Amino acid sequence: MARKKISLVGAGQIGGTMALVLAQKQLGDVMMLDIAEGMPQGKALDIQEGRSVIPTATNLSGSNDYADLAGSDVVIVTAGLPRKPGMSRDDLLDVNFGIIEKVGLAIKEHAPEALVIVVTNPLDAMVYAMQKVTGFPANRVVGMAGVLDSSRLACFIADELGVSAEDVRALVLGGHGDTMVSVYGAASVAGIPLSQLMSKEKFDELAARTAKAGGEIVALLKTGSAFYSPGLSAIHMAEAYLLDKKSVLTAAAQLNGEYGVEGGLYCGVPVVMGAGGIEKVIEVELNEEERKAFDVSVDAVKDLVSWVENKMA
Ligand code: A3D
Repeated sequence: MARKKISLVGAGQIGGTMALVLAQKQLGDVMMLDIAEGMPQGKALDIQEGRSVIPTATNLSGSNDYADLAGSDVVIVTAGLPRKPGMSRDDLLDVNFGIIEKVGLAIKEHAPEALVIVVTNPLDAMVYAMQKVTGFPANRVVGMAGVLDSSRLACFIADELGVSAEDVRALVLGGHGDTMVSVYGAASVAGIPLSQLMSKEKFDELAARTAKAGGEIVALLKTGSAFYSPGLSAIHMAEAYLLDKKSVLTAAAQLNGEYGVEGGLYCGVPVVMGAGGIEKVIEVELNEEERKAFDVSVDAVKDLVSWVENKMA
């Protein structure tokens, strides 16, 4: 069986992180693509030269030519601008939409069979645009945000309780913005419902921090946004696909009636991810408070998507 090919469009902070993680995991060969001349080639060569130390048999290459997407099994897109302090994700809409349009057309032409994972912000609108531009079936175009948001919440819960983050499960739904919804009833520690270990008030505090967690890192870094945990989260999704793991994870998926959302909007929901891409959307029961918050979050996504629709009309 030939090796899988994983292409990273955007070889910046997240792209570089993903390349290293992919080399360590040996999920397939890696092609890094960026408009910055020499940069993806340089990063690929740098990791390539460390392969004997890792050790890994992964081959890495860099390119500035979209034609090198040919033969990709997975394309992960981080091309675009990240936030600066004081910016919201939505401030990136105009400039990043232009980039996603260009990249989407290139993927359509050169990698028509690939699974596409979009990371570029504002996430829910960018993955929606990617599906429209490529025309790929929706199960093969997915957005990364929920894995990260849920992992951030799990981190805060673990730190608060003084337990290992690997034992914490958390679920964050909705759009990838300030309106994201953390679900108290879905959180657990080693199978123990979180409600037995933490009050709702404390959970709400951690949920509020989660909704602002990206901004917290932007403010600390001063240039650019989070990239290690976003890179790890995108690879978690690629791995579920490449190894047909049937992983249950939260992804920005196209909704056609699920959660009462119509019109092919993309929004963060739990899904089963395997060789068929998004194989199933799982509908979790939400209480009234969560349901209302989810609807508000969907409305925020709708606003961004109608901007995209107008631009594409
Ligand atoms: P950065 O380090 O700037 O890398 C982006 C790269 O994209 C740069 O190297 C650019 O040269 C490159 N690029 C720009 N246009 C093109 C193009 N047309 N084709 C190929 N490459 C191009 O940013 P980053 O890696 O830190 O972040 C990338 C994106 O991810 C930004 O939009 C962030 O806002 C977003 N992001 C999303 C999350 C989510 O959870 C959804 C988290 C963190 C960052």
